[in-house]
Amino acid sequence: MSKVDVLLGLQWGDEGKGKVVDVLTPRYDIVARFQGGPNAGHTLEFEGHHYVLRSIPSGIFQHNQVNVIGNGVVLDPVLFMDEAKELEKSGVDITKVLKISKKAHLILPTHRLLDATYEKLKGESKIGTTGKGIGPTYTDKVSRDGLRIGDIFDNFKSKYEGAKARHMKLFKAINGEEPDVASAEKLWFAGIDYLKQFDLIDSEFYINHQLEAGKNVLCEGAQGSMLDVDFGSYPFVTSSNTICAGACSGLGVAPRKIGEVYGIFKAYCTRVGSGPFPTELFDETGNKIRHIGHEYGAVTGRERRCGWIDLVALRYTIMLNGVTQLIMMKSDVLDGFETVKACDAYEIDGKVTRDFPFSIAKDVKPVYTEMKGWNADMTKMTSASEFPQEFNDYVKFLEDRLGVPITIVSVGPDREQTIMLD
Ligand code: 2SA
Ligand code: MG
Repeated sequence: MSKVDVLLGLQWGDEGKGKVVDVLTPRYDIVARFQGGPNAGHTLEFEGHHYVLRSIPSGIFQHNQVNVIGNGVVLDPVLFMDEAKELEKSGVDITKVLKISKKAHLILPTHRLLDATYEKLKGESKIGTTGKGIGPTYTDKVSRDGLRIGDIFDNFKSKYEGAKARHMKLFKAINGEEPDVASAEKLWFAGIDYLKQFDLIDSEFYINHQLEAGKNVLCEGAQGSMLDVDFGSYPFVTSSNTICAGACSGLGVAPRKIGEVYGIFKAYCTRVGSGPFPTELFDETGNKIRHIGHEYGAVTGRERRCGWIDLVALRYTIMLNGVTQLIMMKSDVLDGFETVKACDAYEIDGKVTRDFPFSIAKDVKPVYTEMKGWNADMTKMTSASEFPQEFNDYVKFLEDRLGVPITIVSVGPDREQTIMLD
């Protein structure tokens, strides 16, 4: 029996998971998503093309591989249809290589509107969501009001009307009126019809049977561990478990069937939306990282907040996930810096801590270690033997402070710009 490997982002999302999955997938037979939905935007670049995947696993461009959307995912049929049709255009035989869990929950048109309404209600303290209806859909799941993909074959219209009526009562209470969803609804049902041609399965059985047959499965996380609903910077988090445990509940894989856990992080740190971010830079250095790193959201186009790497947060998420290998992305973005900094501790109320505290909401002062930058163009490098000494020192420092080896370093967006260390 084989085990599943899990690949996750260790920061606030956008670590470059899409690229890594795409590089690692040749080793796997199956790639599965286990949480999140179209709030994810996994960017892949190869052969001069640029793709953004939202709900579909990043293994989709490999041939002969099966991709699975697990029960822990929330799916918007309209965005899914757009995404799938785009892939069809680029030659992917999508209905052959994708299977979808019947237990995945559906994002309704009214969920998206509720997302916007709740954000408005929060005013100044809004989460800064992606506006894709993620929170309201997971809320309905947990409050046992959700619609699942497996429901579309049985009395679906009336189930839909029930959910919609319930949402309309909320709009009425909050806004004093009901929104007009007629045209959104029409598109949505077209999306539902489109879904019917896919292999809609009990993915927990599928995955477990494949493991018994010795197949290799990679679980692809979305967002990042610092956005986990339990352990992230609550309430500024997403509504799913983005940590490794989410792969168990989001696919029906038992904990003892977890194998390697790949933790992806950037050589620096970013965050989109609201919420605390101790190492955020508000100066020229922050702007420079954003500019060189093209740090703008793949889904919403929002400017990402940028800062130095946060080892306190990374140690925390490495622990939560049981990370066995680290993968460092976007190392080349720091190419042109005289010095680079890493936050190894926080100072809170005059006390220094290396452990992640209950709250980082206010008065967290990062304690930095400053190192000499490498001032070299890493984007052309093809092997670790070419790395400048200063870069090796940075890697060594991180490994030492994080306690887990860095096995892959990315030096640019292309598949080719990926260097294995040993
Ligand atoms: P939501 O829409 O309810 O999930 O938003 C809640 C908070 O979670 C943040 N969020 C994200 N932050 C960074 N990246 C996200 N997706 C990536 C992308 C894809 C990825 O956009 O490129 O790396 O998986 C993402 N999704 C949600 C959001 O900003 C709110 O702070
Ligand atoms: Mg992204």
